[in-house]
Order: sequence, then structure tokens, then C-alpha cells
Amino acid sequence: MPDRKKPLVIVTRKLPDVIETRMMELFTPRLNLDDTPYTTLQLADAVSVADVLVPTVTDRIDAQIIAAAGPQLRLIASFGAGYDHIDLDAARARGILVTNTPGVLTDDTADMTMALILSVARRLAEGERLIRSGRWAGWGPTTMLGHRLGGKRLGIIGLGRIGQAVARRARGFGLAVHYHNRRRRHPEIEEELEATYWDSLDQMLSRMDIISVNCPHTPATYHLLSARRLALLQRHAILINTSRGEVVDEAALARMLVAGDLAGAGLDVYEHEPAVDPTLLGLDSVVLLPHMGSATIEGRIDMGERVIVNIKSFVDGHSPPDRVIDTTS
Ligand code: 8YV
Repeated sequence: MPDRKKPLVIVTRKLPDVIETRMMELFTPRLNLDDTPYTTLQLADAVSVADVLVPTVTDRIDAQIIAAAGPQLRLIASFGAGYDHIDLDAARARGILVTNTPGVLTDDTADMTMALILSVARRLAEGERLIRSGRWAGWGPTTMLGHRLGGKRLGIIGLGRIGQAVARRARGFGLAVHYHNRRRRHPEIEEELEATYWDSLDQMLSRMDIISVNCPHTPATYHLLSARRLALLQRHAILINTSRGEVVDEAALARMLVAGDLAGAGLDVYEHEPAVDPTLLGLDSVVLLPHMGSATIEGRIDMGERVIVNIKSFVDGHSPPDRVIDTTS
């Protein structure tokens, strides 16, 4: 670190007050109180002077931005678990450390995954729209019928922290847990979750009632659910994505939903955020949320705390606990 006493920490978005206040005590932060996302130019300016950059998922820290970094930038302490918005190779080549905030948003994201499963299967958003439209004619024995969760099969793609938290919740709803993962999980985890492992994603897809995407977005998982793989799903199946939009071919998904080749989808993330495939907007069979899987005040404060711990340990000459391991190399 330069010998300036407190490091210049540039925070690209508005964080909870309590986090910003603590940063004021510990560092010399440059805050973004009106929360206007940085342009590429502003990001380049920021890295040219910051000792530490605190970006979020909405900031694209690509090779061009990293190239604009001044020699004083030694740490990118990202506010979020996913780090697909940061070019890790470029950062590593410049000797810039990258940290994230794992673990603290696991339960919130798993809760939201269950909420989407329930919303799609039991038509919650559609029912709510019906009430608000003023067109509800009253109860009927065969109106607004959805599907029972109990006894159905849930296929989880990516049984990491969040995937496992989804599995625990799903068991409480009587769902049978299946999963596909790059590496098979330890037998103890499989036993605890009563989870069935599928080495072949294709085979798992063709047998499940519900699919939940819980793997990170990496070059290897981009369009993992391609048009070909989506076509393997059963017509009555539903797809839930609370991970990253890029894992699913959104246009192909929209086409399948329109054609009735898939019963429904619950999406919290999109391929080209904040844009959403317009076809999806007109479909009653989909529930669409604005990337709010981890959006709880408690979660955001915990994320901010992790950012502070990472910066503080680095400034104090220690290894920050949440150094990102580049799984792509
Ligand atoms: C966060 C997320 O809100 O942490 C992640 O990876 O996708 C979100 O839930 C976002 O990343 C904050 O930067």
C-alpha cells in the first residue's frame, strides 16, 4: 500500500448507511450517495486513483478497465458473491488481488429460489394480477389450478453453497433432490440431502419436474442450458434461475415457453440485464424478478462487512479471507 495513512477506497454504488459509516471511520472512502452507476469512463478514472475499488455486479471490470489502473490499485474488493464481471486474468497479470463476499447471501438466495418455485408452480403472480385487475369472479373448483410440489423431482444444477441450501429447503417441501455438478459431492452431503447425482446433465434434464440453476457463470457454464439442452426438458417442467442469466439461452427459453414446450419459468436474473427478452413479459407462465435474490437489508450489511474485513486485512498486511479462486484457469 502507498504510505498514505488511510487508503482511498472507491465504492461504485450506494451501500447500507452503517457500512458506509464504518468505511468513513476506517478508510478514505469515495462514496456514491445518489447511486448512479459508473460509466466506463468513470470506472477507468476510479481505478487510476483508487487504492482499493469496491465494485458490484453492475460494473464491468474488463481488461480495458484493469489496464487503466494506476500502480497504487492493489485490491478489488467486490460487493457480491459472483465475480463474472471481473477479468481475473487481467487482474492477476497486474498483481491486483480480487475478493468477493461468499456465504453471507446463501440463505437469502435459497429462500428466493424456493419463492420462485412456489410462485411458478402455484401461479402466485398470476393470481395476484387477477385480483388487481378487478376481474376476479370468485372461487371456482377448477380455476387457478397449479401443481403440488410434494412428490416432484427437483434437479439442481450446481450443488455449491446455494445449491445445498436450496436442497435443504426443498426437502421440507417434499421434493426429491437430484443434482448435477462438475464434481460429485462427498457421500456425507449426498446422504444428508438424500440427493441423487447425475453425471450426465442431459439425462437429468430429461427426467426432472423442476430445474434450478445454482451454478456460477464461467466460460464453461455460458449457455449451459442451450436450446438443445432446454429441448430435453419435459413439457410439464419448470425452470428456475437465481444464478446468472448467461447460463441459460434466454431467447431459446422464451421460444419454448411460447410454444408450450415448457410449462413455466421463474427468473431472477437475465442474460442482458437490465434488459429482459420482451417475449417473456407477455407470458403468464413466467414469474420475473429484478435480480433481488440476495436483496435483504441483513444480507447487504453482511456483504458490506465482508468487504470491510477483506480491505482491512489487506491494509493491515494480512491475506484477505475471501480471495477469489479463479476456477477457469
Ligand atoms: C448481488 C449476486 O446482489 O452476489 C451476487 O453474485 O448476484 C447478487 O445477489 C450482487 O452481486 C451485488 O453485487
